[in-house]
Amino acid sequence: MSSEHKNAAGWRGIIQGYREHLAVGPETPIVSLHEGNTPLIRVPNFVEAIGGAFDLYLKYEGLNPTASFKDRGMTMAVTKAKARGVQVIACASTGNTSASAAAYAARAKMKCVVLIPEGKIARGKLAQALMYGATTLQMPGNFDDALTIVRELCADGAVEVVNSINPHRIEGQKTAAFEICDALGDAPDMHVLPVGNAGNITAYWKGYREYADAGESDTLPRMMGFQAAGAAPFVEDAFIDDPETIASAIRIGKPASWQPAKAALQFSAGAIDKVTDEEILTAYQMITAQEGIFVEPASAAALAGIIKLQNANKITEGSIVVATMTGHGLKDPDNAVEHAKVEATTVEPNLDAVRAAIGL
Ligand code: AN7
Repeated sequence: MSSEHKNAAGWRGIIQGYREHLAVGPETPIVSLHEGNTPLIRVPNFVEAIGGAFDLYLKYEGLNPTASFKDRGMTMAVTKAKARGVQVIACASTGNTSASAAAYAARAKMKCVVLIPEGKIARGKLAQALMYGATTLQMPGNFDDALTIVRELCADGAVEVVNSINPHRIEGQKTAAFEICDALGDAPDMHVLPVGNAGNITAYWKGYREYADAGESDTLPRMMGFQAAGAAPFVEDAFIDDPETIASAIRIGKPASWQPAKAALQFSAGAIDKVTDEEILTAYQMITAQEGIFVEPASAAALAGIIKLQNANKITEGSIVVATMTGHGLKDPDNAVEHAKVEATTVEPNLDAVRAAIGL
């Protein structure tokens, strides 16, 4: 079965790829952009640079159709909404959910309404929502305020909420854990993720558990989540009114998946810790320059977490660690240009000037 899943040429998305693990029938009208089947890339340069003695693999979810992991959950949520005859979907978003919802709604010929915190979502994500044609409403405040309104808007069921409080989102996202087990032959020892609403950490844990129950894998990983220090309600063990971080994707103070995430941590002997914006930016620069893998700042929070664990000697020698790179670096060009270690140099348009500039 797994060789069939790895065949990129024939890959038709996570529902077709893992339909026996998802609640879809032969008649279900599947809405897909061929999401999933993302690469799992070993990153030895990064591990060496941080003085580690373990194997680290990145699940590069930035290579999904709208360039984030949200597409796995969105194909399920929109498919289920379509099957139910829903015509309008809605979400609150720090950017990636709105980009994904807008794309899948376009594909499904549905209307999509997105509520975003004004001026607080990365430019690429705003461009996506607009280009895919979503009704894009920006408001003062933060993600949590927007989600409160979306919950009310969707309460009577006429408009379908596609935030991760929609259980189909979690179902779709769990397939990333299946792909990792298929690629490695078993679950890793530890899985590290950035945490905002905690939907994804919940989904991975569900996926690892279900794959083990189905006999497709033998072990379960420790789940480790990392929040930005200015938006770390799990670490504080209390909701936060004014979350703040450069990693705008995880600028969330009232996580929607509070209880299930706590259960995942408890059962996997895992934990959620925090990393500062400075640590996030360091990891952001390192992974791009040292491995050629460009991720957005929120994804770099997972790598900053790995550096923190390594510095505290908390990663067992020889162990296998997977970290999810949740979104592509191109999502957030403003942060990239501002924080790149290299600046563009302007030169005269002739060979001598170029030779001089590169020291030849
Ligand atoms: C790149 O788009 O919440 O812990 O509204 O975009 O499952 O919330 C995005 C979250 C990590 C956190 N990395 O995942 C949204 C939104 C990236 C993200 C997260 C998000 P969860």
